[in-house]
Amino acid sequence: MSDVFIGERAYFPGIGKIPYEGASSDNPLAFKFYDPDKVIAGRTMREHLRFAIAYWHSFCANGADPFGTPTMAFPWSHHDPMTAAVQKADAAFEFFTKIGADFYCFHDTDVSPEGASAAEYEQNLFRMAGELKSRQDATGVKLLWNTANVFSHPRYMNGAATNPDFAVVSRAAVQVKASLDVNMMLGGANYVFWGGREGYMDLWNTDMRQETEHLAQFLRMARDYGRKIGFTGPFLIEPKPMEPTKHQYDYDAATAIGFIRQQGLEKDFMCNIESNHATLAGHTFAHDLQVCADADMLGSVDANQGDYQNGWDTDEFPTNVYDALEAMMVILSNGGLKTGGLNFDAKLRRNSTDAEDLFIGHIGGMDTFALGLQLADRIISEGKVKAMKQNRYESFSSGDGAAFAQGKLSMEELRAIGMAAGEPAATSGKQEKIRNLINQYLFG
Ligand code: XLS
Ligand code: NI
Ligand code: NI
Repeated sequence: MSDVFIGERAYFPGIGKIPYEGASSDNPLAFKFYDPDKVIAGRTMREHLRFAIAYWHSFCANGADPFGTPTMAFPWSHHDPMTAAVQKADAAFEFFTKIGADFYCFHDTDVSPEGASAAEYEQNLFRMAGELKSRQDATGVKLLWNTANVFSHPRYMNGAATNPDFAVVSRAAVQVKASLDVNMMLGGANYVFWGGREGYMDLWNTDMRQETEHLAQFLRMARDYGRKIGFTGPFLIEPKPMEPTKHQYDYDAATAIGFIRQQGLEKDFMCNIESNHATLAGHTFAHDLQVCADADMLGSVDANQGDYQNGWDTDEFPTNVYDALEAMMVILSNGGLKTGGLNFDAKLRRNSTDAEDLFIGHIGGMDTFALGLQLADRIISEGKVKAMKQNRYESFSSGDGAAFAQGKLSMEELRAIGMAAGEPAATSGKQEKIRNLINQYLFG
């Protein structure tokens, strides 16, 4: 990656490339734990972590919330929408290179104005894709994934692919086809579907079966088109249980995987797991990652964190090292991120209004996952935790237990073994012991 790329002017003046200074540094604009070129288990930290910046939060979210107007004035805004989009791209690539992220992610409408018609939409998007391509080439920053925003515009208020009106379904195809074309132009590593309005508010007016069949049909068509134009990466479904709809069809990882398999899409589709979505579904982040890993469908990760007192998607920058450690344990044990990455689907708080805050938020997130990576690597390579886990399943490694696991016993035989063995001895799960050991790794 070349050094800092700056267009006509700097949008983050006074901030240079963020250096690694180590844990004793008190410079808020330096990494304390993320040392990009440090090698861990045969790979550099940057290769393991594959950090990506989310265009929508970092360069579009202006602090507005349901109770207040924007708090952030972007220096790249402009009264002409295309000029604003080009300036925003300059600001984005300036940020990517200064923070040292190798990847970025975007929705079509983050990077390009929608225009007054579908034709104008396409024209704007393809022009902006050219602008992004030249900035990718100049900096070496790559596209982790892109997606189509088929949830914000009022036309999608009843859904996109699951809309009861075919006119809206076909209008969504305008955006999804163009977004697949753009993915090819930019060499995207993955393509994402997040079903923001693919769900329902009220079963009284909803035919759930028909809507989910339409969703599968739409995904098959997108898959076929993507493959036809030469896209070879995975298509990713990003589960979320609710918000904005009351009940979203891709509720959690297990639901999305069940749907993918039921519809015969398992050769092409995997999941993009977002921490805050997993916790909204009543799971831990690590749980949803593990569900995907076990199904061989762990595609990519939206790295953020929620607020345990709030029942919505607060999309905060990750600072919880324990959660990051649990996540990195699953990711490393699954062979790493492959085509995926850690995308900071996280936004500044409404009252974080200094230009440096965007850097500080990302520095914290990157340091948090760097800590998680280093700790997970130590825990895995020392093998103690794995041995404790495996020990619990010891009875299946030989004799009747092994015969059961291999499907060699009938129900009658299993019963006979149970009858003969008497009351099983109590075996402690050693949950406290294992958790205490984790604390020793964290703070010892
Ligand atoms: C919203 C989602 C969204 C997806 C991309 O909750 O996280 O940002 O990641 O559409
Ligand atoms: Ni997300
Ligand atoms: Ni989210």
